[in-house]
This record gives sequence, structure tokens and C-alpha cells, in this order.
Amino acid sequence: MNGMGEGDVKRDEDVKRLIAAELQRQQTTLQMIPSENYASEDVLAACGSLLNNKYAEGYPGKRYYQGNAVIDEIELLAIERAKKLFGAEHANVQSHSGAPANLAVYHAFLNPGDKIMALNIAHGGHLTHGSPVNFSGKTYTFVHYGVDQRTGMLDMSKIREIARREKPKLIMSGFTAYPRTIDFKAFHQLAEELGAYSMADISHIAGLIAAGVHPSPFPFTDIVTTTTHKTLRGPRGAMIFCKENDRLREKYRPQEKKTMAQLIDSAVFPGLQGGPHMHSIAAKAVALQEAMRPEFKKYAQQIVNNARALAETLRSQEISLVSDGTDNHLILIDLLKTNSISKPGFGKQIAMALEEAGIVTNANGIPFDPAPPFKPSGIRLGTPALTTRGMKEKEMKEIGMMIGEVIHTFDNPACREHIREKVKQLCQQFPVYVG
Ligand code: DSN
Repeated sequence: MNGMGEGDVKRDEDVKRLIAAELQRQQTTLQMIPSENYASEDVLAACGSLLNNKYAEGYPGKRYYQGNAVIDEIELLAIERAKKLFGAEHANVQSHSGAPANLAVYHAFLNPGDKIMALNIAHGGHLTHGSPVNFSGKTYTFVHYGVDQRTGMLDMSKIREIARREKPKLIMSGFTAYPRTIDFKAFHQLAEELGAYSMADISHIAGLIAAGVHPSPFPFTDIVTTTTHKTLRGPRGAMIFCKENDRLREKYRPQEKKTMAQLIDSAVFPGLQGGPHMHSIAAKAVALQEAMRPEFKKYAQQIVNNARALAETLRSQEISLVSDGTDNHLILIDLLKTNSISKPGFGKQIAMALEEAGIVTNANGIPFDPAPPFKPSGIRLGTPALTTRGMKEKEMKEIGMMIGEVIHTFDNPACREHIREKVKQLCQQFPVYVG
């Protein structure tokens, strides 16, 4: 390109080769990490576009730099589509990722030391929901609820009991490893009763909510955060939604002139971030429009149908599942209660064995896991990416049988070779990124 010099050709070839190798990996193995997906070619094109080049600190119509007329249109389009898709009152589309989105919310509404109630990380919460090693746990006072030990599910009566005792300022729902339906309304009602903010981090299930296959928190929840690249199938990034008006202003900030929306926007910029990533915002706009199409509703319903079919197959092979099944896109295998393993701390080894067979999942803690987080006793897996490839219940049954075989023959690595072959054949039948 003119004016750019010859550059380091070797380095360019290195990265090209590695991207080609990753493409092959994504094409020839089963991507079953529930937070991953295959974004469309249009999303990837926007992500890799020249919008990368533009700085645009500020918000549409109020930028610090010149040259942002087109950029304003792009951001407004993304905002409008985000609000329309979810039925939200206000959307901020600048957040770079899920962790900073949550940080921005805490920063907007809380003071250091304020109390937040969220799901225990070991029971399916996220790092930013109060892990002691994360900014959230270091800055705010977290009280955690857990799932019921017998059912593996949330028990709202216990959650109410903790909340009434602890009186948090913000009550959080939305999780990263919870396979069941979330009663967002019950969480919001509890927050209303206690004069707390309600917040839902819907990163994992945003696509399911957009498509109406999981109940939505939007009609009532004060603040909602989501990443854009999981079930929503967009680019890496995040969005923050809120109500226009702060129902708790009198209680917490009687002198405050700003609306909730203004508090969120200024917490994102200039509070936390500098220039927005406009290539990513454009890609969010593309993904949001894709999610409005009727095909996306079918896709999201199929994700759930596939997860159910997979869960049934796993159970039929005596593989124990946390909560005994799933209502959404993910499944959590309990290796401790699976007879052929029955020992704590085997998640990583099983995840590695599955990867050798071409099935990519992640080791994950299970509720009440006696093993430490780096050596957990569970496997988390899900169906969003396989469903994007066009796989249906029939393939889920085949894959469930293969997963069962890897787990039950864990001590015999030779068994994985023929499964790897089957996986390759299955992947050939459902090609991805070939256009
Ligand atoms: N890493 C994401 C997940 O896998 O759920 C959450 O940030």
C-alpha cells in the first residue's frame, strides 16, 4: 500500500499462517465451549474494516475529534438496533468487553465498599461478580448466594433470606455456568422490595433472550449488561442497557442531576475507556440486525433443542449433569458423580482427552466442588457454535455418544482415535467459513 513501506514480510506471513491454522482448527473440530460461536462473514468484515482507524472519544454529536460524521451514524445505528432488539430504554454500545461493562456499572452506581449480591463464582457466577482476585471483589463488598446442593438450582426463597439479611445496594443475576432458566422478575421484585438496584448480566443468554426463547429481564431490570459474541453471535465486545430514570435517585443520590443513562455513559467514557472501537461497534450493528431476522429465532430455538438432546444422550450414558439437565445453551457435567470417574479434580484431564478426540470444551468447577478452581471436577459445554454450523438433534445424539465414550474410556487413549475420525467426518458434513 502506498506510503506504508515494505514492512516485515516475514512477520505478515507468520500471522497469515497462524490464522489459516486456526481456521482449520475451527473447521475440523467441534467447538463446544458455550461462550463461543462463529460470527458471520459480515460481522468479521466489519470487525476487520477501516473503521479501525478512527478515533471518536465522546458520543454521537459530541465528539472530541473531528471527522466523525460517518462514525456518528454507525454508533447511532448500533444504539437504535440494540434498543429495538431487546426493547431497552437506553443502550451504550461502546463497552469493549464484558468485564469493563460490569466495572462501568459498578462505577456508575456504587461507591467503593458498597454491597453487591451475586451468585457464588464456584456455583456459576463470573469473575467480575465478586471474585476476590478481581477488581470487583477487591473494591466492593460482595455477598454471594449459591445453588441448592440437592437440585443444583437457584432457590429464590434462600436468595430472599440472604438479601433481606444483608441489604445489598445492587442485586445481580445472570451467570456463566448455570444451565437453567433465570427468574429475572423474581430478582427484580426482591431488589424493589429492598430498595436495591437490579442488574442482570445476560452475556451467555443474550441471543436466547433476543429470540424470545428465554424470559427477558428488560421490561423491568434497572441495568443489563451483555457481551456480544456468545449466543448473540456478534463481535467481541459488550453493551450496557438501563432505564432512563433512576427509581432510587432520592435514596442514593438526591443531589444528582444526571439520569441513569447519563451515569452509565459517563462511567464508560470518560470514566473508564478512551476511544471507542468503531470497527467493533459497526460489527455489533451488523450482528444486531442479524438477530432481528426470523432465521435467528429458529437458530436460538435450535440451540436450546440441541442442548436438551445432548443432555438426554449424556444422561442416558450415566453421565451426571449439574441440575440433571438444561433449559438453555449449556450443560455442566459433574464428573464427581459420574461413576466411571468419581474422583475430584479430573475436569482438566477429561477436557484434554475430549480435545484429543476433536471435541473442544472447558474444564469448570461444579457447585460444592471439593477440588480447586484450576483443577476442577466438571466439564462445561454448549451448543451455540454447533448450531450455527447447522447441526440438529441427530448430530447432538452422535456427539453425546462420543463424549460418553471418551469419558468412560478415559484410561484408554487409543479409543479416542476413531472418535477423532468420526468428528472430522461430521465436521465435513457441516462446513463453516467456506464461502
Ligand atoms: N470467558 C467467558 C465464559 O466462557 O463464560 C466469561 O467471561
